[in-house]
Amino acid sequence: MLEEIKKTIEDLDILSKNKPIKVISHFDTDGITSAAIFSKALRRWQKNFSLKIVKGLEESFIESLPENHILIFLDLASNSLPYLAKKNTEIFIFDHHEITQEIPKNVRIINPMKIGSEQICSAAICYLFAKTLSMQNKDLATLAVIGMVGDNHERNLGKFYDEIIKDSETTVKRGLLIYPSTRSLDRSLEYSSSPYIPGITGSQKGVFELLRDSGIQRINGSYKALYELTEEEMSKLMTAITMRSIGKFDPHDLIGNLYLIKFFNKLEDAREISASINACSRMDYPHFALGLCLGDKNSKSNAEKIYIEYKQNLISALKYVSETEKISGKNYTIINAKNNIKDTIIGTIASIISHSPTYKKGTIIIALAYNEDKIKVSARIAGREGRNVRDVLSQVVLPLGGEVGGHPTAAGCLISKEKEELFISELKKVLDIELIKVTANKENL
Ligand SMILES: [Mn+2]
Repeated sequence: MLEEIKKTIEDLDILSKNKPIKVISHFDTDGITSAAIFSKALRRWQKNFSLKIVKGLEESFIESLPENHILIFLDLASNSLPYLAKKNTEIFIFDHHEITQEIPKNVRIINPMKIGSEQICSAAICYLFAKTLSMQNKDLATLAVIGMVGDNHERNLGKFYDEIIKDSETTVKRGLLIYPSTRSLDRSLEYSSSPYIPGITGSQKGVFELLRDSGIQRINGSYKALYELTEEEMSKLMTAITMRSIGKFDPHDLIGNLYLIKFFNKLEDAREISASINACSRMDYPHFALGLCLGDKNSKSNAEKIYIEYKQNLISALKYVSETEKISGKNYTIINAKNNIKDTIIGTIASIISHSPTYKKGTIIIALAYNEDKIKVSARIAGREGRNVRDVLSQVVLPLGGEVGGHPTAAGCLISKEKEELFISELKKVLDIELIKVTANKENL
């Protein structure tokens, strides 16, 4: 991959003498950190460029892009190749998503999937590009660590990630995956929504009991941060959580590496920074997320406010879900939140509860929230295994008029508000029938 990056730098240098560059990046944490690394590297290289952050790539958007620019896509476009082939300009893609189409002549792709190299996120690819360009760019390694955590790549570290962690002087520590690990432990536990721990998340009483059972004391009125715990304290805390998880969830999911980074000259948890970038984008402020990554103080204070608002939204939504009446069948739960949960976070809420031990493996979670005259529907499967929820939704939605997007384990759609009752009753029918089918199949075996 490094050879390909070197060649790309040479070509880009020549091409950009006559043409400005337009960079287009994805709005999630990996995309935003990619954009930050790339734009800083281009600025130091003294290249003329502009940048745009997008939620996704639609054909009409690609059509609208100028052909008198070199186009560079970060963290997307690996599966938009037929549209890119129509553009009369040079295109570069730095991405890690699967390539399923033929690569057109005007497109160069730097993608570890293409060469079967170590799977790394886009921010890491952009960092390798930046570092190859100049060793001065080594200071951007921290952003690549944030991108890595944002894309949940932190469990399988290969040699590229090892190099990035070393360059960024990140401290890696084994422990409980609650973040931020750099703030007072009681607060981190109480506000932990990912992972969501029943009886602890949102419950001050539960938190104090857990800490008491773990033998962790207040010092001068406040608790230590998670990263400050001694090995013994960390292991006692993990045991106390394991005791509470018996028969409910796998505590191994809660144990892993903590990544402590230097950010704005302070020790921070990479997961926390990643989550705040994600929150800004989801609340429609990707420019503050980018500014935060570029070291802008004003963006940082705005991002902090947005992140707090986002977390408050999540916590009150989770509280609402736990208290509200749900429509439950043998293998499914339907939560109709109406106006009580924002449509922009209903998918996140469905994901969080699908990972919570409240629902047994294979339970289908379907959550609805109003979005003006429409309803946003999000479907998830608890425990990441079970039936194809995209198919379930499609069976109900296609006859009613609508399109379902997503994957077999996480899907969503928009329906019109007038069809609320009809949608729910049809959905129940499909879910109940599916259950009979599954049972019948098992008996046949
Ligand atoms: Mn990515």
